Amino acid sequence: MLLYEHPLSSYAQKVKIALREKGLVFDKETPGAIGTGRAAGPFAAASPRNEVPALIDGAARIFDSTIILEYLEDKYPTPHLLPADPVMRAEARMIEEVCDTLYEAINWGLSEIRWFKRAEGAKAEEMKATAARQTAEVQAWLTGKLGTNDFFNGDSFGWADASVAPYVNRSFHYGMGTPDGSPLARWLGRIRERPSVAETFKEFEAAAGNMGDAAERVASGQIRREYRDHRLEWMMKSGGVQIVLDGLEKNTIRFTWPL
Ligand SMILES: N[C@@H](CCC(=O)N[C@@H](CS)C(=O)NCC(=O)O)C(=O)O
Repeated sequence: MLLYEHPLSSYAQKVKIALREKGLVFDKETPGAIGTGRAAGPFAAASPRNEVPALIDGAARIFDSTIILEYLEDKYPTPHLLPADPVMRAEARMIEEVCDTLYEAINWGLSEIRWFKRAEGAKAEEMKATAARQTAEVQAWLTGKLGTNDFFNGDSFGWADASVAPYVNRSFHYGMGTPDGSPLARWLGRIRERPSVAETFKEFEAAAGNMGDAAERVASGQIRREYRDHRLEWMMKSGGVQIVLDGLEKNTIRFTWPL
């Protein structure tokens, strides 16, 4: 199996945790053209929006982290990552949906500011404060979902935990975690003990430490950031309308296929 991925991508992290939980051996590759929207070859053929993750398994070519998780669960059912109970299965999928769309967009917005320097000074502070308030709201929602359980999946680690892990971990990395001893902080401590999660987070930390030249890569035209779906909405609703307009004028942002 080959996984096209990027260690900073929360979607790719979710898939790597699932693959590792299932004990599946896989090669991983970060496509050279990631971030340009101009990929070619097998990666582009596997992923029409040139997004990671994409999984190659024999003749199968699968894009989208949720679809990859569904595929892994169908093809390699042991150990199961989805709970058995239909209501709990729906819960796991709803938690994943909120994380992949709403939570991800906030984290992405923060990376546009912190790493890609889309806003600086007072504007950056204002947008970070908005992101902090939104993050706290999503974390409160997740805390309610966790309730008194050890795991989002119920009694044991599973699909919902793999889906929450990259997002909450990234908030803590950005200094927007919940307090020590809070249910979410204790859950994060619990899942970090799992080899699947520990290895995936280690890869994230290593890549995050290499983002020093991110703003230059955008300014020089080496990469053009993909402003899509919930991410674009986050920018528009969180004080970044001018960032979008400037990005279009300078050609440092792009939309997705089909154009
Ligand atoms: N819905 C997709 C979203 C994947 C996605 O947005 N991936 C980003 C990285 S986090 C990407 O590859 N973007 C392409 C680019 O920036 O060029 C999934 O769940 O896999």
